[in-house]
Amino acid sequence: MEDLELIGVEEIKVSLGFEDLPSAVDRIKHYFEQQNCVELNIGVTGESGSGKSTFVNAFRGLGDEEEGSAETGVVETTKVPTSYSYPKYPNVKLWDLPGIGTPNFKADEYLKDVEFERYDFFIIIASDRFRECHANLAAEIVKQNKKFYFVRSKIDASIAAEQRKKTFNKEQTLDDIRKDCIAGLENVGVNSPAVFLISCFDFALYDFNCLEETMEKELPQHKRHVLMVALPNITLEINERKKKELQKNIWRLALLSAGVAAIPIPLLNAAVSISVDVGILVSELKKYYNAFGLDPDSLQKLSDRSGKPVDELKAVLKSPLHKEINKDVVIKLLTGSSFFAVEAAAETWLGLIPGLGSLVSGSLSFATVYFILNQCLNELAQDAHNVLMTALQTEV
Ligand SMILES: Nc1nc2c(ncn2[C@@H]2O[C@H](COP(=O)(O)OP(=O)(O)OP(=O)(O)O)[C@@H](O)[C@H]2O)c(=O)[nH]1
Ligand SMILES: [Mg+2]
Repeated sequence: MEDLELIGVEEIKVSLGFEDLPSAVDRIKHYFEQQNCVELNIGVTGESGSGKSTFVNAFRGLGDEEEGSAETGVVETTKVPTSYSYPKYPNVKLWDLPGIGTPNFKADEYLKDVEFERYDFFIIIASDRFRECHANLAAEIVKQNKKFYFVRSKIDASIAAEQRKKTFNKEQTLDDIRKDCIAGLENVGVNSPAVFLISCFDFALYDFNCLEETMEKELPQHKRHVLMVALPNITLEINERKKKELQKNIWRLALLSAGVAAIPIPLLNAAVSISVDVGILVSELKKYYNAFGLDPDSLQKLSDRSGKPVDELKAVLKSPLHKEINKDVVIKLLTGSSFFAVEAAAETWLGLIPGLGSLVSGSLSFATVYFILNQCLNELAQDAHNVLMTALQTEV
């Protein structure tokens, strides 16, 4: 319990410092309502055949031939903007846009045609040399006050081609490609352009993590949260960042649960009860479970991609939450939490934020929910980490 990080202390101090508890709880309710309806639209553009559709599929954790995936291929396939949302998060959409660079390509007309206002940002994909159409499009996007990330795709193929040379040096090749793209963008006046080298066939290689991290940092808080929750749990770095993002909401949920009168639950070996909104915990734990891709459907997809049998992936799952997440399970978790540990935590919280004493169901209830959510988040994140390690065939 001593090593429990108290994330959110400053935010609670601020929220209870300038308003009373009911208003703070109302504000949190409003915050979650807003978070649930945030939309994120990502426009994926680039020359025909550069790998736009392949990128869209991989970013949704799908193979190219799975149901609901974007069509990919060696002949031109995408002619109108087509949106692909995340099945569990319909508000987060990737837009597979038509190819650029046709002989009479005009960046301004293209952006109008694809209704550029709709997108939060663009990803420009180039699979070969930096070309004029990339420069024109990048400059036009900046002119329209939109953001873009420049992706040089098919790096696996570029490396394989260069490897045939006697003088091959992987780092040098990557550096040359990067410099070529940066110089091209700087030439049309883009300041410090962000360029990412990736292979859509394996996101764990090259700059994919860096691309995802940059997008996340540059998005406003609400949008960042939905991206982090929706994104398939494809790399160990994403797993860690998902955990950090989900952790940020725990104090809000604990305050929300303790700020309303709810079901009294007796604590183990103690003559006290806490009062908790069990429904809040159930839905949050389900959110963790899905965000980490621990549901049978996501595990099956990971198994398909990695070639590891799904039973081997399931064998490393330790959290009891894998069987089911419902009210009974949550009540069992709550009643089973050690009173002494939770009481100590409640005192720590009260020492830091005396205002918590005025909670309807007391600081003990707050501390219990905070403790349980953190514990479950850590357990599920660890399970997801082990699943990924198994898929990558590394020792857990
Ligand atoms: N080696 C390699 N091939 C890739 C990669 N990404 C895509 N491809 C291949 O490139 C070809 C074209 O990919 P698509 O995703 O269909 O390209 P697109 O940009 O959507 O093409 P259009 O819809 O016609 O504009 C396919 O055969 C893909 O398998 C990659 O990262 N590495
Ligand atoms: Mg396509």
